[in-house]
Amino acid sequence: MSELQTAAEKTPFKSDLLKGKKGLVVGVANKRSIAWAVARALSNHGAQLAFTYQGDRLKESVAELAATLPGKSPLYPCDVTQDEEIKKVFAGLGEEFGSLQFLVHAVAFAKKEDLDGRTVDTSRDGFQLALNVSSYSLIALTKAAEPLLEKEGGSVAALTYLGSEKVIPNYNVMGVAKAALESAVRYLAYDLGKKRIRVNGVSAGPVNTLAARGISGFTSMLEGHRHRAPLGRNVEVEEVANTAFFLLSPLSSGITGEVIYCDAGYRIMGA
Ligand code: NAD
Ligand code: IMJ
Repeated sequence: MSELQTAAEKTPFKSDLLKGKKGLVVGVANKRSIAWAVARALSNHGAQLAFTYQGDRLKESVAELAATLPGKSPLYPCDVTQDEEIKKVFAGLGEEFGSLQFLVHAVAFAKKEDLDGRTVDTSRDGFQLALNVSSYSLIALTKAAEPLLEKEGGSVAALTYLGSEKVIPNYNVMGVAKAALESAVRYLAYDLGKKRIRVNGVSAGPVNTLAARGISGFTSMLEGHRHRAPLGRNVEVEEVANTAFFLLSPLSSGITGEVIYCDAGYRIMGA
């Protein structure tokens, strides 16, 4: 990697592009979360942000991170499988923000036992859980956000992974869930385009987060990814965040229903 590239990644790009704009970020667990990198990028461009946290276990961690951003960041508990909690988030946001210009979806979950072995062994229960948390939640959150997003127009970005379209060993039911998520991106984009709401996906290359660390062989996978990728390296979480920033900003005003790959070029390779 050139020195120039390193400097660009370490020195945050700041602007007033999102000044006066408000957004909700769903999926921060800790400082390594992709959602937190997205939040930092959005904040660097002047956005005001609200966050949800999955449960009391994560409240402190999210509150501590949110407190490092300029301005006030409202926080709401939200297990995305609970309609009542989703409803309360947007009731609160209606009061606090009045309108919303973007929504970040960075949530995924499958049972550990379903991220190992054969996809053919996935239980009905495991399938339902994975698709409920990782796919349906985009539809539920986008619907709840619609009244606030349509006021001034808005943009929704969902994090996804190559396992949706290619077989990645052990990704299993999560691959099925990401395929549903990416399809939902297209259908939601169709539904909401007339309301000036865009919906897109960011497909990230592997990043060392909580959701990736537990995976057996993740470190050797990172190594393999680096060797195959045209850029000869893995992606930095800041690069993924900048792709989300682009999709959430007016710079991408003509783009909806797309999935953009931020993966150091890995996906284009055939051998
Ligand atoms: P992470 O563990 O930091 O984030 C996952 C988040 O999902 C956590 O904040 C967790 O609280 C939340 N979550 C899980 N179940 C939930 C529920 N029922 N209700 C509310 N929230 C729930 O890991 P991450 O890698 O930052 O993952 C964020 C997104 O990025 C996910 O959609 C993941 O699939 C995607 N992604 C990750 C990678 C990677 O290599 N890390 C690559 C591509 C895409
Ligand atoms: C996850 C599983 C298997 C292979 C994987 C991953 N590869 C990558 C990931 C190659 C990059 C990370 N990823 C893209 C995810 O979407 C992870 C989702 C996830 C992770 C866990 C771990 C802990 C747990 N349940 C999970 N559910 C979803 O119990």
